[in-house]
Amino acid sequence: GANLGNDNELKALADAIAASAQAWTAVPLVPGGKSGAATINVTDPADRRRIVGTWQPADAALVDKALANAVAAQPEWDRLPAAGRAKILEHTADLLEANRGELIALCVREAGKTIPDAIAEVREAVDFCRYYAAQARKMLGHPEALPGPTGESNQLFLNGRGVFAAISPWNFPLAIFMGQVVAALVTGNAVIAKPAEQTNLIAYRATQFLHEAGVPAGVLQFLPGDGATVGAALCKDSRIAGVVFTGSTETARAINRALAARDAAIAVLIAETGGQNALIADSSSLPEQVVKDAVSSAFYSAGQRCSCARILFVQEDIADKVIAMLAGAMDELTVGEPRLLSTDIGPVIDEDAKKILDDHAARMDREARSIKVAKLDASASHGTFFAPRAYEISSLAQLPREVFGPVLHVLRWKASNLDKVIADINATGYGLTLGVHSRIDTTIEQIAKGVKVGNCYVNRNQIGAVVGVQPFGGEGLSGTGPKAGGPHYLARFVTERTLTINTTAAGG
Ligand code: TXE
Repeated sequence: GANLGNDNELKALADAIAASAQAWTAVPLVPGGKSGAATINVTDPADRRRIVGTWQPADAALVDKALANAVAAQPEWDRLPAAGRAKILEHTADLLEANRGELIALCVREAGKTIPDAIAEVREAVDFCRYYAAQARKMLGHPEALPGPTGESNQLFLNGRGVFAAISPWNFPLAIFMGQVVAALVTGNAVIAKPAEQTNLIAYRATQFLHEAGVPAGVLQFLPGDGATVGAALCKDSRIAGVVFTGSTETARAINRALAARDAAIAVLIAETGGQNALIADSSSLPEQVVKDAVSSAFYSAGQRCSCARILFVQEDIADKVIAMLAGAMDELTVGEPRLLSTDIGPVIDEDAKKILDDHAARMDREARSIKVAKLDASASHGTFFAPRAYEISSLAQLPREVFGPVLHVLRWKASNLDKVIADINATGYGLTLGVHSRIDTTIEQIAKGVKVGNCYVNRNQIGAVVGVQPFGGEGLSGTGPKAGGPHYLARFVTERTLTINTTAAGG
């Protein structure tokens, strides 16, 4: 939608969301099966008194039925010409755009996203559909003829692997869900989608749009439930050929163990996990710019992006100035009801997330120097809100492995210590995003080449992973690659088969 996000549309969206009392329902979508489990209420993270809808988890019998359906449906789907599957993705993109008002409302109400974040989320989901459709047409259109000796023809065919489990998180409940599912579908796989417990309603609507666009019911099934039960049951089943996962590093490891323990073919695991992302500013950088980018990267989206800056390394000469400006900028943040267009930062996803952040803040209050606690708006009284915070720390050893929320940790460094800063960042074991603010080319180069990360941003905001522009994903504890929204992503979802024919032996 060309107009998506203009002022009039924003106002109309905000009014519609505030006025709507629509309740959504999500149930498992498994042909020939039904769950016996009780339904669960979904409440709004911004106001726990508001019911957004209900969802019903799958039970064990339904997991088995879904796997059987997927195995039966996959071969025919894989035999379709890739262009046919690509067309379905493009049709899905059109449906998402046509229904963006509802999807934006769902992202605000179920996930607590601000309206601009919700708009960006729908846009990214649309981009994934169009991008993977285009990639599939290029890559899968026809077998590739390979060079070989005369008297022989050699061809390379790409096929779906079989049945994929798509296990997605709540922080990009539409975009990541869609990116995983359509990548697996367009390459000829059947998909069983197991979204995060917190955001089933959004994932359910997305699944319905994919079905409406032409994905057969047995080829894409919706199987909501707990990670520890439904997710784990999928990953230990020998009928799963691959898992595409985004979430915590711990869960990726658990999935890896479950897949490896099966007496079955070796499965692929495509995992996007966490980060412990740094932003390095040297004394040649512009403090205003550093603070602006640090604030938007660390605090916006309530710090619930895996790309968010968590640690600001600021060179000593400008540290006092940057810290004072940071505190000032945090006074300007509006943390509250995400339905209001005046809100910058909404709630965190649930009580558990808030508890982890409260505990972290309590520990930092004891062990670090508090720079600022942002204030909560009056509209933030009934939800799971956590006020953004900044602390000055003296060593990375003070931090837990990952802090998934709006907390920025500031560390001073001296010019003579840049190598140590780089080594310390690498020693976290993560490798997702890095921000660099400097006007010295050799420093930029030293940092960008020294820190092992998937996505490095220089003198700009450290967030943003536009599909096809900044393919996203990390290394080490941050994931397996390949990068989502990049030119190599679909290759992990297919098997390669060669066909060699002795052309001199033909009957004619
Ligand atoms: O993740 P979990 P959470 C990371 C980030 C953050 C975390 C937040 O590090 O801490 O995700 O999400 C399912 N077998 N990123 O804590 O628990 C679960 O039901 C199979 C990084 O909720 O890992 C859900 O669907 N599945 C990131 C999904 O796994 C299981 C982007 C994720 O849940 C399971 C977003 C099991 N044993 C979040 N246990 C990036 N790098 O892109 C849980 N699940």
